[in-house]
Amino acid sequence: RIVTGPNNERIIMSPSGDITYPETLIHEFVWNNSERYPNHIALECGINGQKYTFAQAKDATSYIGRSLRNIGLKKGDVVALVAPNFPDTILSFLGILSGGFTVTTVNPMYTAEEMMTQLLKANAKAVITSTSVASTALAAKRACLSHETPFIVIDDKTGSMPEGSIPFSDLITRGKSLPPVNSDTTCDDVAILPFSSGTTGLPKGVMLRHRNLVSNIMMVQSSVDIFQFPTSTFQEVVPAILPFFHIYGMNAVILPRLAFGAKIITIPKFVPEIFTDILQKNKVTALFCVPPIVLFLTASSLVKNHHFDHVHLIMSGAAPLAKTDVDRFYEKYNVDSKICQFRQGYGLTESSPVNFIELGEKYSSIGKNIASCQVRLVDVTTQKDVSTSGQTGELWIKGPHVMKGYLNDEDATKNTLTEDGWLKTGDIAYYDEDFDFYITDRLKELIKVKGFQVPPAELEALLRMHPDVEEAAVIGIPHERYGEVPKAFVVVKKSKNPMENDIKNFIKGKVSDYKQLRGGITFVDNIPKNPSGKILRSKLKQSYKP
Ligand code: 4UV
Repeated sequence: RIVTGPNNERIIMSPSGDITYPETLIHEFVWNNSERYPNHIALECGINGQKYTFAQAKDATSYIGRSLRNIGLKKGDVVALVAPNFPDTILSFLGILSGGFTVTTVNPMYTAEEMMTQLLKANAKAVITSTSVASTALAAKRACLSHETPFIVIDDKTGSMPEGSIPFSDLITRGKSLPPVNSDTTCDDVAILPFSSGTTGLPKGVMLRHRNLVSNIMMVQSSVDIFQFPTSTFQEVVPAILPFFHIYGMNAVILPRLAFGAKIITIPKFVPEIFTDILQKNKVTALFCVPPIVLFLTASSLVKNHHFDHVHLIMSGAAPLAKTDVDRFYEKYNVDSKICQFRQGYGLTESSPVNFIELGEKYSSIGKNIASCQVRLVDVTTQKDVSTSGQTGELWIKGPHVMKGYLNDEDATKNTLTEDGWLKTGDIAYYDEDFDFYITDRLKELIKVKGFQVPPAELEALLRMHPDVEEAAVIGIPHERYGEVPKAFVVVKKSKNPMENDIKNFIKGKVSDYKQLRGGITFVDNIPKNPSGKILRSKLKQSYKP
């Protein structure tokens, strides 16, 4: 399992070996097998029932690409996709790629200011959104992009189509009569630009190539027996509750599941009654969760035993899963843990995303590295690889799934990717005697609220804009339901005396709901810093007593 590298690195290889993967673009890979089941449902809206078969979805993807070319976009242009989970959101994504463009997925819960930052950083040349969030997306577009920038709107049956926008459905109907796109895109071209703050600072565009996305799906497929092609009597049914804009929902759930013939039931927003109604009405076979949803499954009286009758897999990821929650699940429901299996995955945007999946019953572990995922654990102070089980170090990752780098940010890229291709995750881990890994801490600044990224630097910059604030530092503190929530430490200007609520309200309209300072604000005399001015967050964390 352990190979010594050219510089004496201790490289932990995957027990699943190495993979080969096809030289296929991700949007083609998704439909590769669809001719075997063209009339099965691929996408169904959990709210309004809109459906596409595999054949319809595949054709629509191609028509959307043609139409986007036809409205003047050029190869390599970036298109921003700002929409909750709907069938048309996924078709838009695949259509953008089939036109030879790059897609940046934007959190539809964002405020106009947050959207604007991403549109600008990604240099978006068009926006695709849906009626429920169109007014916010339009405000963002108007504030930073030219008047002519195409603004395309999916009719999600909630809200109206802003004047001057292009109806998404036109892309499909008009594209039919347009010539196919010959995009000469290669697997080394950047397919997507999801945003992540990485180990420090503000969100950055993560450049993921077609190769990264396809290889990661195959790495999971070769390591874990969790994909099942449809047969005459079986089709995987997956409610897509995790948002598509985030890499977990995108390349660990929706795209791979479609590639293996599943029916995806899209859910735009987590509403307990809607979610359980979908469990009630469909023979759901696999559930992909973040820990707060696992908690919901164990705690809500809306969830019934028979909802799990056909479920063979419950996956949790994006934040630490508590073993007690899994134990509670099996105590509450009369299901066989060998048939309805809990799995924990560990991934990050920068690695397309999956690196580890737990396959046994060590529920607090992230398990073993998947095929072709090489791992090192590097001692944070000595920068030497740790030598035994039980010792902690920073988790480093290498493989075909690792990003090209951060868009227009050489410094951040250099600090995250070594010259020989190791991705420094910013997570602290150790492994046990079986080479099962455990995440113990986060070295990086990132806060994870319900599995979503909250970069402290973003909140600190906003806090410093408050007229009474001299300095500010933000950390994550534990929260029973959300995992973590942001908490601020603030130094106020001399003779100023703002109230906690003044500052909270100042932040309120500027960032999305999940980034709000739910951990409160503590006023302090100074912020601990190292000699070069870097905030000593670990000191603040130690000083915080729940
Ligand atoms: O960049 P990101 O927002 O990415 C994610 C991806 C989560 C995935 C992906 C595929 C899976 O199969 C799956 O189960 C989960 O969240 O945030 C990356 C950071 O989130 C923390 C860790 O700090 C990463 O660097 N994180 C992700 N998964 C876990 C986790 C986990 N299982 N346990 C603890 N922390």
